[in-house]
Amino acid sequence: MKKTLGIATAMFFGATAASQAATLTVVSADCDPTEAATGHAGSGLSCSSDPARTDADAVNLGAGDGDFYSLGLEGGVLFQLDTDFTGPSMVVEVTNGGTNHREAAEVYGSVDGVNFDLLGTVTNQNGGATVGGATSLNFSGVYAFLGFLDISQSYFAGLGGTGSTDGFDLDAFTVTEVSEVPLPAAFPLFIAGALGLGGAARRRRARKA
Ligand SMILES: [Ca+2]
Ligand SMILES: [Ca+2]
Ligand SMILES: [Ca+2]
Repeated sequence: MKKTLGIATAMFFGATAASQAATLTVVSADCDPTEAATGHAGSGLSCSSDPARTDADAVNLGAGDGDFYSLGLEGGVLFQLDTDFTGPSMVVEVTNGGTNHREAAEVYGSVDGVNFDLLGTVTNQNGGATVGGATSLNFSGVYAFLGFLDISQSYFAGLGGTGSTDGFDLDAFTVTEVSEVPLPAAFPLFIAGALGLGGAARRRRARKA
């Protein structure tokens, strides 16, 4: 109900939910010492020693900007969006050249930040030089949280090890926002229904009194 009322307010002011850019909040990040985390450098995740790579705020919605967050080997990061979203999604990874920096991550969606659905796996294409390389993910569920879990070591185990020292490097991602703007006809019906309920309650109270 709260969301419906918010949309109604937006409609009165001539705006729509879709026109407002979503914002991203870091919920937890294993290798970012300023965020809630389950581990950090020295805990076995092989987090980067470069401070520029351990700031999860470097991850942005939209196109990659070159600033990125390294997940750490088997490290994870979880974001919350202020809008519901679905696929398709694009995940932008950074690999600064070289052919032996094989990295991969699983991507998870969640409605409540507790239960997760595996949406797919993204890689930097077997270590090719993919600065700003983007991988597309298609999924149909509707979520509010997006999580990334580094699986570089296990994913590339058959290739003689990962070659990565600090895990998947996440620059940016996009999602497809779910429009919550109701059909125009539904809005008057909602208002009429609310007024009708209020009237009934008043009548009940009047009879009791
Ligand atoms: Ca990389
Ligand atoms: Ca890396
Ligand atoms: Ca970025």
